[in-house]
Amino acid sequence: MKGALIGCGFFAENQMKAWQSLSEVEVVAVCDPDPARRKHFQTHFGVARTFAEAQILFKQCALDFVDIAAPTPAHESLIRLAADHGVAIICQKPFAGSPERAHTLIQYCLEKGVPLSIHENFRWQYAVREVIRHLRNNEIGMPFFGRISYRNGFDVYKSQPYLAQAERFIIEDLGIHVLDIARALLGDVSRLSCETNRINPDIQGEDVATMMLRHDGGATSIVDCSYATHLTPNPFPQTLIDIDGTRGSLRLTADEKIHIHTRDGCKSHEVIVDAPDWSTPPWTIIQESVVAFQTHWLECHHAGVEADTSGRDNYNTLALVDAAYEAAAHHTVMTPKRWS
Ligand code: NAD
Ligand code: 89V
Repeated sequence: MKGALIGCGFFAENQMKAWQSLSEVEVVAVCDPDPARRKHFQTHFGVARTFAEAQILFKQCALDFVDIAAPTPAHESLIRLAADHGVAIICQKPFAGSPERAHTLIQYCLEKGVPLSIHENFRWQYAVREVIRHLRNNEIGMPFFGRISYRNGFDVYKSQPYLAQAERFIIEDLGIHVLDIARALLGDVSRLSCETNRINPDIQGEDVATMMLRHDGGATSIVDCSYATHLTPNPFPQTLIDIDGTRGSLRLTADEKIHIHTRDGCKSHEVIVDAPDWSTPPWTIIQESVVAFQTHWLECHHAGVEADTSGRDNYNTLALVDAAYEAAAHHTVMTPKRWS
């Protein structure tokens, strides 16, 4: 498989290293307007060709897929360009600025016959995959309540300075991940409410969000996220999960354990990842999920089926982000848009 990586920034390094760990893939080209970033990827990863403009990349390279890790505002135009060239697309989150524009993009790719997948990796974290496995094994009965909680005081602005300037911050950047976990665990969402706060005076957007969801099957959940929470040890980037079911309860705790409580007592096991040799703590669980997601994408590509986080699936996650901002702005309960 020959691919190209568009965007050679902070997170793209993880995607590049993950592709290099998958023997059947060769990243034959990278694209980035910053010459220093192009040079870094060429020198550090041995990428044969580098381009400043994606239009030239597509004209000069025969690709099986493109992996878009450019800044969010560039995603939509790059998706269209890849679709115009008939190249399978993976795009980082969020893939579009609104559900309306996401819907148009998905339709565009469908009309071009080009598969669109979204690099949404939190549901691919090892601990989250284990929670999904326990639920699919029906070990606690029918889930009726969930709490998906991401709370820490990590300095995200150091590696991603643009986050401090974002008018829409924690829900769009991080909430999108934990809302996707909520969908993966409890299903799609029929009603959502949300309240936000800005605690850090040095940023533009919200760094705390609390959301309440009603899922189609009747379960309710609390999805909460904060970059203003000081804990020791710092749990970044863990998502802690509580699920209550009709025959038991599941807890994913900060000591990297899953506990299954039933009438027969409590069984616990560790969920410590097998870290990639290139991982850099504290990012390890995210970096491992990048390999897991990209492996999943390859399997789906060969099988000719959509990835779990296809454009159409991720539309419903993106719609929750949109609904959360509307709910917070108007202090009302929203009915999120749904892909149809
Ligand atoms: P970054 O600013 O560090 O890197 C972006 C790179 O893209 C820069 O090198 C920039 O020069 C380049 N670029 C800008 N416009 C471009 C264009 N039109 N074509 C090609 N390259 C272009 O950003 P980042 O933190 O690496 O984030 C990139 C994307 O990854 C964002 O969508 C972000 O939300 C996402 N992200 C995802 C995760 C995750 O999957 N868990 C984590 C961090 C960031
Ligand atoms: O995963 C992400 O999208 C990152 C972070 C975990 C820091 O929010 O931006």
